[in-house]
Amino acid sequence: MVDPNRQWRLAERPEGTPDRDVFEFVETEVPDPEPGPGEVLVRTRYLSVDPYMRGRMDGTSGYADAWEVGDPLQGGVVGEVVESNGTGFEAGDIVTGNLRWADYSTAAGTDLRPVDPDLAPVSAALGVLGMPGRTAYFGTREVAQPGAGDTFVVTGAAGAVGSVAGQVAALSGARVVGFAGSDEKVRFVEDELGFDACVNYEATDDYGAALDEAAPDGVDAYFDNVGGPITDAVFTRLNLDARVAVCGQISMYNATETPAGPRKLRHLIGTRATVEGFLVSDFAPRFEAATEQLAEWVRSGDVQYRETVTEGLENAPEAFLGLFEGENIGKQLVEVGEETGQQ
Ligand code: NAP
Ligand code: FER
Repeated sequence: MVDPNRQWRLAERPEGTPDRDVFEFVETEVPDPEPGPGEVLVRTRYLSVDPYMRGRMDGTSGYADAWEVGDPLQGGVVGEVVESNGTGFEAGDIVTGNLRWADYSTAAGTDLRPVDPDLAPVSAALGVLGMPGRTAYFGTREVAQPGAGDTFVVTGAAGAVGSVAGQVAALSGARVVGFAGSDEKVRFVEDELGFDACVNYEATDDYGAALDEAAPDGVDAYFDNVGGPITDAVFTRLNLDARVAVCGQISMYNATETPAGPRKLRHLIGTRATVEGFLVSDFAPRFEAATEQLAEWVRSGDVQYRETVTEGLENAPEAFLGLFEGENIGKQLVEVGEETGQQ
């Protein structure tokens, strides 16, 4: 008997905010293709939807290669090895890698990393113990560099990266202030993550006044996930030698032209502030050490995390589109297949 393999492809390039028409759901048969020598057949348990994928839909990010129309969509996956053709993996092993938005993927064993199911629930390999957690870890410690007593501000504070960045900054002794888009998120950030303050930016137009209240001593380190007018307000409140880590600019990923907002670079002169973009992949040689540290903090309770899990591969487009509506708290995942317990 052959199993069906449902998978998502890029149907068209989006213009502005993407909708459901960008996605095409097709069905092939497993295995697709048969794993050759050195390859593994993986059954998807969870897949990750991420803001950077918007840039892959039309090549606008400047760092992630564009998908072609008709290409299978791909991203971070945690899955279970079904069949291994001469690799170090065995059936039942849990692995992670960049695989298809599909029930099953075929991949080279060398493109997969093992996931230790005893470390944390396996889905964490796509969030706090995966790419977003490492982005938060390196962007905070290596780029924003909050020190004891500094004020650290992070946007997208309730999201996958921002929620971890704020906690990593707090572990360095900084006072931590977040920006997030709802009262529910503010409660999560303040009460569960332990940030010193969080602004619901949807409840005010005056981000500067909100900052003056939440960060009365100004801003020493800024971890920017969002850009736009919140970032403008932060720039006017930077302190001497402040560091700005430009991680993401999600407020502009669907823009068709760059808005000519207020120009705030003059605030970098007197403050001698540093603004630095970074990619998590810049730190690839140190990924293992970062993951181990994050796992230790998760075990000790110093880092709390949450996941928003959408059920079913058929709902992956909605999960992705929801990122731009702020529908997720913590890491947004799609649960594709259940644990079989065949290990
Ligand atoms: P996320 O924060 O879990 O999800 C996206 C969040 O962005 C939403 O929940 C929403 O929260 C917020 N948002 C959406 N549209 C917005 C807008 N117009 N204005 C303000 N906020 C908006 O996503 P993530 O995976 O952690 O990624 C966060 C950022 O990090 C993204 O910009 C991403 O591109 C970037 N990133 C960079 C790297 C790197 O290597 N540089 C790696 C990973 C991620 P609210 O409800 O609060 O609006
Ligand atoms: C990577 C570098 C950057 C990567 C993801 C990103 C999946 C994400 C960037 C963004 O979200 O803006 O190697 O691997």
